[in-house]
Amino acid sequence: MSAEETRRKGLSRRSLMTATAGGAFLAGSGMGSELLKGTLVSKAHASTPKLNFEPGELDPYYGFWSSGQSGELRILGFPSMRELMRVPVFNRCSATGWGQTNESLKILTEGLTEETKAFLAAKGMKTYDNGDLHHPHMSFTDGTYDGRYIFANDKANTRVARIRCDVMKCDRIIEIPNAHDIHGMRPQKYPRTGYVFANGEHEAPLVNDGKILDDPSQYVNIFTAIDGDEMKVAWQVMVSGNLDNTDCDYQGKYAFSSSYNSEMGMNLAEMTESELDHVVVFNLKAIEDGVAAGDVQMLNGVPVIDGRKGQNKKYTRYIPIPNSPHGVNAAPDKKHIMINGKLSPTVSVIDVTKLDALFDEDADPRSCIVAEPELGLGPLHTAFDGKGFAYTTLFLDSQIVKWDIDKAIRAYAGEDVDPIVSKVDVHYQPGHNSTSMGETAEADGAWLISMNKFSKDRFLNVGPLKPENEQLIDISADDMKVVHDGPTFAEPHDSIIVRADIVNPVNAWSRDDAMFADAVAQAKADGVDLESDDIVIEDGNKVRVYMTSVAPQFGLEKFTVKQGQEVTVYVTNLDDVDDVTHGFCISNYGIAMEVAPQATASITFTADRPGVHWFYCQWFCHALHMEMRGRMFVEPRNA
Ligand code: RUQ
Ligand code: CUA
Repeated sequence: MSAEETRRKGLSRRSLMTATAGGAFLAGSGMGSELLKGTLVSKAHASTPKLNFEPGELDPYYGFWSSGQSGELRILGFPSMRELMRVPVFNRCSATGWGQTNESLKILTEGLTEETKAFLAAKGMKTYDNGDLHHPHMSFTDGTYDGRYIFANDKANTRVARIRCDVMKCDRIIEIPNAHDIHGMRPQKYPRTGYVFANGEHEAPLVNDGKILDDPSQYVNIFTAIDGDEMKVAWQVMVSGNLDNTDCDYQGKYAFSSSYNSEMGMNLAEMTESELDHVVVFNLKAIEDGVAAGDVQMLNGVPVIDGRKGQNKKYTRYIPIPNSPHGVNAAPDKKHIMINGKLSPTVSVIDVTKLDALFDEDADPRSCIVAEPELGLGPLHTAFDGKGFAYTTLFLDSQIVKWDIDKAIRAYAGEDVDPIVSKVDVHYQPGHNSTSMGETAEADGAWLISMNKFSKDRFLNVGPLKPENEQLIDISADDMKVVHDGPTFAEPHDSIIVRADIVNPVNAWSRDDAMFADAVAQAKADGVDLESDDIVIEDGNKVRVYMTSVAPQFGLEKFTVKQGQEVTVYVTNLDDVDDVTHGFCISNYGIAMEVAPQATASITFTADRPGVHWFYCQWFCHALHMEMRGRMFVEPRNA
């Protein structure tokens, strides 16, 4: 048996070799010593990544996980798959007060359009209560993650959020005007982020005021470039067909969006009618020039370029792709973009060096396709190892297929080679997959995570609603090996796996952080020093309560307000010891928030229940945490 065959058969493999005992066993046998000396060993095993982590041992990667319809971002230690943190974004959070505190409400409301604010106000709401966070992606500098921000989309309510990686809190949320239901979203890779590209998935009349229903010719879709530094829409492009997923090149020249509904169908039969849909290529420089030259219409304060089929061909090109394509993934070779065929068993490979000819010479749009390997049923997303291999999820086959990009290109050119390296079963129906650093130029080929939509029988039954199943796959050898099953609640849709040295969060807030700048300004106006004063300030019908907290005590043991007054409580956590977070909860008032070390947090409510109400610290901080409490006394209105 040749070395190659041995590898393919999986004869040696991790199963025998990962454990020290296994290695010792093999070393004692003839075959083992042969294997250990040979190149086979180094290729198959020397790089086998470490899976088991002792208590207290840190992971080599951060995993940033979406949560789909739960609306939050989750942080995992990877590959141990230990969930470390949940960062509320589009959801409400009982623990942190996200959606209650003034600081979070500002973020949740200030980026909404005036129309949405009015719509919500009529329902007595300040912001949406739900979100559908599909795609978390880190900001880039020069083709790799830079540890500044995570951006994430909200498909449910057409928003894009930014999470600061220094404090791991969301700091901006904007609603995208003109577009409907942001799905695909990716940050610009080069020279930096820069832009965040966002696809409006669902078509709608451009002016959606209730006059048009059954005239799809007046429906459009909107592609948006957001300025990721300012969190403002830079420009939009009106396109033909819907927009599903997006990615961009490593040159900073082009962005790509798949469309499963080039038909502009309004029902399933119409949407799937054509065998060919397309990917739209956006020429960033031409669009910027067009915006600068005023070749736009201004809609809700945003410059919108017409990039529909048959319009000015400077801005967009439509490349025919079979069939209702889904995922768009740029390879770390900085040259190839994979368009995953979904209803077609193929992945279409675009060579970005052939795109200039599409725009400059009006070349055949399909001339940029350099491979279209047939991989299996239901290809949805592709990930990379940085060694020339691609890993595609096959939703219908419940498999991951590993394939050789170069061989796929040669096969497309007519050579008799099979690009498929191996397949592995996953359980069940994978959607996204991610490799360690795989969406950057620093893809390291250590790990693959397969994010499976169904777990069925893999775990103890918890009733009709089942968890999803995320499977960790060792990709350090030719044959992929599933090494861990990870159940997760709705619905980690997508993830990124980031080397730990890139992410450097702080342990305490800086006292001049922008997050609580409003509280600092109000205190200053009231002549209050947040770091030493514990004081109640009455201002007409408004009361501002300023309180410090040092474990295990609040600065005020009691304060008095009058029924009907609007009360704002500011709590400043003076502890600067790692991990001494306090909370502030007023029982039977629906009030609770987190106050992390050196932070100020504030919350505003109407004191409409008279009597004694205990406030207490709801974040365990000290042996006398239970005693960390005080009284709010609400005097009845007519007393
Ligand atoms: S899409 S399962 Cu919402 Cu990311 Cu492909
Ligand atoms: Cu402070 Cu618990």
